Amino acid sequence: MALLHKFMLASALSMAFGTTARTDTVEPQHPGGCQALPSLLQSAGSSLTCIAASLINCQENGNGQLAIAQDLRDTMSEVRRAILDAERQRRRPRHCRDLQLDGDSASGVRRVFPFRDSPDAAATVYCDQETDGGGWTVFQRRLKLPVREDFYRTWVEYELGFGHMDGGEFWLGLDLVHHLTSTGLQEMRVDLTDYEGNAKWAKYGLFHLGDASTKYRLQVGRYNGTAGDGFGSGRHNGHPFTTHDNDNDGDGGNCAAKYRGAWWYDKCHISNLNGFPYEGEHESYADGIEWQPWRGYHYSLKTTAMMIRPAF
Ligand SMILES: [Ca+2]
Repeated sequence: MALLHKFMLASALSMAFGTTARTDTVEPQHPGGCQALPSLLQSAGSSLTCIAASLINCQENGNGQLAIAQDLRDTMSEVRRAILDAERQRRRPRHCRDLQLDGDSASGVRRVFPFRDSPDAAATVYCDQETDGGGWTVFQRRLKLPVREDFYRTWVEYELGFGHMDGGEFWLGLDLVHHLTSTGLQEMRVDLTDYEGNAKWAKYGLFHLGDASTKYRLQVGRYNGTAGDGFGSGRHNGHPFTTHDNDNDGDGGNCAAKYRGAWWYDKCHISNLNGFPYEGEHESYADGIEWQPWRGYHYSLKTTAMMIRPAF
């Protein structure tokens, strides 16, 4: 609205005095000059105070046109600055959904600018522009590769992220996910496959991670999907993150150490997607890549992906 107003004001002044932003001395093309100014300013949406100030300038400066030309120059500079700012912001996608809306429809590794307080700071993410309409920023992926990524990692590693985004297994990092989920209300999708060729998914209409001071506390809810609710029954919602070297769970021991993972454990879990990569059935209890509502506590899944995008 402010930008539109500036355009209208510049246009009104230009009509009144036949000036441009670069004119230092001007010849009036409309004999009305100052007399025509109030109605033109009013039609441009200017306030009465603004109109009065313009008239005073007009009268105090003799024919008033030098002052009006200066005003016009300032206005045009402001408009130009606003346009440049808007263009610069437009070129700075906050996440994969922004990239998609800007016409980048291919999946892959991209640069985004998700930090509210540091708009020039970039982060590298993997975008999924194919699944379920695309626009997803992927923050976790497990794959059955010949060499598996180690997910039994420390707090600092989970905070900063690890692995290989371009075709490998990875964890994006709690700090970055916190910032991404702070750009607006996010939804989260989990995609899972087993070793028998089955695929299931779970989607949550609400997903947010708190900052480091909350130990990246999880807010998750509004489940929908085919895999069952692996965050449900209050088992993970509202809980901080725990690694084997930073115990924030509700258990007497350390759930990350017990179940060879890192998660928003309660005491302890109904999902453990950062667990040890057994291949399918395993005898040990709940320490694999588990999604209990689908395959229980003795089955480690083949692939997983966790990703977020704006809910609206
Ligand atoms: Ca504990």
